Amino acid sequence: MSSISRREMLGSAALVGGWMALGPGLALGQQTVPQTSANEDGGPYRLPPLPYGYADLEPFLDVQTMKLHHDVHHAGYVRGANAAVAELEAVRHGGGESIKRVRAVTDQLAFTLSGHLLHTLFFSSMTKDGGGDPPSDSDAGKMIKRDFGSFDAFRANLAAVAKQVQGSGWGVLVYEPTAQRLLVLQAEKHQNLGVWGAVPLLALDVWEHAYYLQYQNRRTEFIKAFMEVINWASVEERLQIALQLATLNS
Ligand code: MN3
Repeated sequence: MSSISRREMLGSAALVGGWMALGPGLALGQQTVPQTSANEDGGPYRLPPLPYGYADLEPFLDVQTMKLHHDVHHAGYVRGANAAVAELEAVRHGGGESIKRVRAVTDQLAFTLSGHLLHTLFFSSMTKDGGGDPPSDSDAGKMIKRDFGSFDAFRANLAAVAKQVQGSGWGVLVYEPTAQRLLVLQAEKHQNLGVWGAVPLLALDVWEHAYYLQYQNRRTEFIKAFMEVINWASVEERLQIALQLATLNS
């Protein structure tokens, strides 16, 4: 099913609403880009290699955009999360007034760690020769039809959410286990991503760094290009894990 066990998945999902279950351990496909040194600081988080080559998403996403996005922006979130974890440790053990900084440092951890996990999801949400519709006999295909009406209606929902994000943010397809349905959420401030317990299945990054080099201010064109590289196999794998989560209804 996946490279992580169900026990690990349920344990970590209980802690962080499913985010960790879908983290770096689930990197899919052939890892053609070498591991970078973003975790030289010894922290718990590492930059997962791209699960494909820098040029594999051409012409929809060009090499320069992919390199900047993965090697600079995603790596920055990883370094930031490791720094925040180290800082939290220092704050906890600092004595005296030190603990007063815990709010600011926890904020920093939420921002950088959510950024790291969403970028991991974003890069594995795409693949060479992706896009189109999910197989109609897959659970992702069946549930998208049931919950959105059609594949076109799903794409229209995701595109509208991503286009309407004010400034930086994300469009995210999630499995919401209480009603056992799929939803598309908008995450403008990703450190505040709501709907606790929702399990992210696919992420569309609409921060300007995701597309500006290639598409400038034409976010709509970038969103259209993203639809051509969606990795439906990855969505299906994440959905299969999500479907096994215990729910409040059961
Ligand atoms: Mn980004």
